[in-house]
Parts: sequence; C-alpha cells; structure tokens
Amino acid sequence: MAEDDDIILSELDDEELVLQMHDDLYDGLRAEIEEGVNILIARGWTPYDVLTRALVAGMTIVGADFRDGILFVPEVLQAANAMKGGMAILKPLLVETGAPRMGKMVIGTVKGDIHDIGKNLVAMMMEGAGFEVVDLGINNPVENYLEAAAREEADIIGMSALLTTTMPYMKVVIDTLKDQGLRERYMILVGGAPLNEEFGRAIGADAYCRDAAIAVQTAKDMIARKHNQI
Ligand code: B1M
Repeated sequence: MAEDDDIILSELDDEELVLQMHDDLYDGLRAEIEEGVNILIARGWTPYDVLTRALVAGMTIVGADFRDGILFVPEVLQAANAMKGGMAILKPLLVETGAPRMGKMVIGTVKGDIHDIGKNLVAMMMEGAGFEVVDLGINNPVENYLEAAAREEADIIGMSALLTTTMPYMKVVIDTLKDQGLRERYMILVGGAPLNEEFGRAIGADAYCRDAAIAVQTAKDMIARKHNQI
C-alpha cells in the first residue's frame, strides 16, 4: 500500500507509466489518469497514441475482468470516470481548430444502452477530422435519430451499441428510415464491441466501423465519393 503511495508518475519511463496508467484506470483513479495523460503529452506523445495505448488498452483489461466476474458495475463505473477524465484532456488536442468542414454527423447510443465511452471517442475523433458532430447521448429511441438528422441536415447517422441485447435496435432505426423513404438521404455507420461486418451488412448499414479511426476514415471516404458523384 505504502509502495503505491510512493509512485511518482513523472519519474517513470514511458513504458512503466503506461502500465501504471492501466493499473490506475483499473482502480478508477481519475486524478492519476489525468496526470499520466498530461505527462505523456508533455513528453511528445500524440493524443491518439495516449488514447489508444494508455486509455483504451487499459479499458480492455477492465472489460475482461468485468466479463469474468472479477470486477463489478461500481468499479467499472469508476474506471469509466477515470477514462473520461483523461479523454477530457485529450479532446481539445484531438479536435484541431480550423480543420476544413467535412460533413455533419449525428451520433448516439441506441435505446436501452447507456455505454458512451466508445461513442464519445468516435465523436471526438470525427470532430478532430473536421466533421461537425451532434452528439445525442445515450439511450436513444428511433425518433431522436430521425429528428436530429432532419433538423441538422446531417450527412451521416452514427449509432453505437455495446450490448448484444441492444444492437438489434439499430435495425429498427434503419427500417424506420426505409419506411419513411429517407434511407438514401443518410450514410449510416454503426459500431460497438459486439458488432461485426456481417451484422452491419445484415441490418442494412453502409458500414460497420471497428474503431474510431476506422469510423473517421470510412466517413471521409464516403463523403469524398458523395462529392465525386455530384
Ligand atoms: Co458494460 N458491458 N454493462 N458497462 N461494459 C460491456 C459492454 C460487456 C461486454 C462487459 C463484459 O461482460 N465483458 C457486457 C456486454 C455483454 C453482452 O452484451 N454480451 C456489459 C454488460 C453486460 C453491462 C450491463 C448489462 C451490466 C449489468 O448491469 N449487469 C450494464 C448495461 C447497462 C445498459 O447499457 N443498459 C453495463 C453497464 C456498464 C457501466 C455503466 C458500468 C459502464 C459504462 C460506462 C459508460 O459508458 N459511461 C460499462 C463499461 C465501461 C463496460 C466495458 C467494461 C467497457 C466499454 C468501453 O467503454 N470500452 C465493456 C467491456 C468491453 O467492451 N470490453 C462492457 C472502451 C471503448 C473505447 O470501446 O465502446 O467498444 P467501445 O468503442 C470502440 C469501438 O467499439 C468503436 O469505436 C470505439 C473506439 O475505438 N465504436 C464505434 C463504438 N461505438 C461506435 C459507433 C460508431 C463507430 C464506431 O458509429 C459510427
């Protein structure tokens, strides 16, 4: 215990610090995560590397122990809170100001699902790449997507689901768009840990995005293709 208290993050080398951050994320230590993020940035790490190698990798360990019944909801919530602390520091660094406007995306986690870390990450990275992003938050019924997409004149609708029980709801949204004759108006990107390519195709999405970087690349490619068609 005393040993832990004695750890001075700034004295660790990069590799040790990243491992310590995985531990600190696991323990839900928000202040330590924020400090670790600041140290890595000051050492010249790119925001993307800090995000993926320190935060996302740490959250993967939390996820495995949650699955295996070693961690429970309260601990995972604390880990999520610590991760959000780190993400808040990275957000302005990822969101380059003055980037050319690429297009507009509304994104939200689907009805019944309150996981938002991955969705927030996608939103951040999209903003960083020059997209305008309207974040609908969590637990969104179909009406929220439709209203926001129309109001914002969005190019892209993004949906996130982290539960096998909520991912089928994405099809409800897509089918409703089809029923209303609106499907072709929007590009639809879906993502979330339990999804895969096959599922994306089966529900009629334009693309399944395995992670935030792929979401950005896919959106860029689609917007470029759309512009070439005009
Ligand atoms: Co939840 N949870 N959880 N949880 N949770 C999972 C998803 C689970 C896999 C854990 C496990 O068992 N290993 C499991 C689902 C099992 C299943 O469905 N088969 C699970 C469960 C069961 C539950 C509850 C039911 C637990 C309970 O209450 N008994 C409950 C459900 C609540 C609800 O939603 N109704 C629940 C609750 C919670 C917390 C509230 C404690 C917390 C969420 C806090 C929050 O989000 N604010 C939580 C967390 C943190 C997790 C894990 C540990 C981590 C998720 C995460 O943030 N990952 C998760 C285990 C895991 O996934 N390994 C788990 C990091 C994030 C960066 O990755 O979200 O995958 P991810 O996003 C990636 C890609 O997927 C992709 O890009 C992102 C960045 O690269 N992506 C998109 C995501 N969305 C996208 C949208 C796009 C494009 C790409 O649109 C274009």
